[in-house]
Amino acid sequence: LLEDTPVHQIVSQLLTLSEAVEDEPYKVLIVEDSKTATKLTQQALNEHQIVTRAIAAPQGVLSELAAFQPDLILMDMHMPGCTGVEAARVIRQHQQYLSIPIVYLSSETDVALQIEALRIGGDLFLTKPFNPVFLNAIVKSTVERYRALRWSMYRDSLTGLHNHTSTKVAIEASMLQCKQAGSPMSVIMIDIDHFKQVNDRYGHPVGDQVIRSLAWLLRRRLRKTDVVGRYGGEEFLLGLPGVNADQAHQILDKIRVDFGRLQHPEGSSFFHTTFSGGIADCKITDHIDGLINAADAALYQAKHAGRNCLKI
Ligand code: GH3
Ligand code: MG
Ligand code: MG
Ligand code: MG
Ligand code: MG
Repeated sequence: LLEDTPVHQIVSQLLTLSEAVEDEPYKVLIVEDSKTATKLTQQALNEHQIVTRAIAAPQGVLSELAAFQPDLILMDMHMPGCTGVEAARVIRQHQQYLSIPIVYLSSETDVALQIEALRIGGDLFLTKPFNPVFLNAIVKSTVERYRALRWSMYRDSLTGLHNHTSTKVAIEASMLQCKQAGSPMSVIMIDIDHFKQVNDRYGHPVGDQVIRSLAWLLRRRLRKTDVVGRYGGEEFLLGLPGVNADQAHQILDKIRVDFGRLQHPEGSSFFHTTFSGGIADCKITDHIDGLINAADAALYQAKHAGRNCLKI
């Protein structure tokens, strides 16, 4: 099938594939001490397929943010022990939560206090009782914009894959899960062979298309739970949870063969290109940088062995 597929037809599917990863229901964390208010808010949002989680005390907000990974926080002002404004201040002290939208939903009508709450790190101030239709519209448009922002922060614009930093973060998270579950995991570094020659012969834009075609093939062949990232120019870093080095070798070798068969269009003709890969097993170390080094060393062996192959 791949032998007959011109690359320019398949790369157009690339962005659609990577966008599907973000195509998850919106998640809202509700911080609210009143059970009645929580129930009303949850009803209003759940009706519109927005997933909610609620906590009654702001003290647990950081661990809840880490566990639930919400797209937006609905924050009450007055709660026992700690106010919503104090909770917002703590949230904003953490780099990874600098841009998460915080929408106050409170009965507080004092405009000076409302403004103070916004100054501390809130994005919007809504007063109770709220109009459910209006609340939904606010939540949806705010989350949509936040997701678009996140996308551009964490994704590589050429391929739609994780960018350098996001790749490492995603692999680290996956490693932690595998460690807790006692399951294996592999990290793989891939590098296109003689890519300089591709650029020199056919030009940079054609080289870009080759990079996109490999991104497409990797995303297409690997599972949704596998991390696929563009680590650098023509280098990709993969994290395969639940897969040991030998299994990763089998999986990647099929992809390697298929990549070599892709017909990259150039004028009225086409050319072929290959990649090499290095595989590291997570059991050798649980530090991401150590694993990347091991995968890199194995990649060096693959290049040394003549390229278009994989080494563990
Ligand atoms: P090797 O088989 O040893 O990997 O040879 P190579 O030529 O692929 O190795 P090298 O790392 O020396 O060259 C990589 C080239 O990739 C150099 C750089 O110009 C090119 N490159 C890096 N990023 C991009 C990009 O985004 N687009 C294009 N078209 N080329 C890129
Ligand atoms: Mg309250
Ligand atoms: Mg390289
Ligand atoms: Mg290369
Ligand atoms: Mg090189």
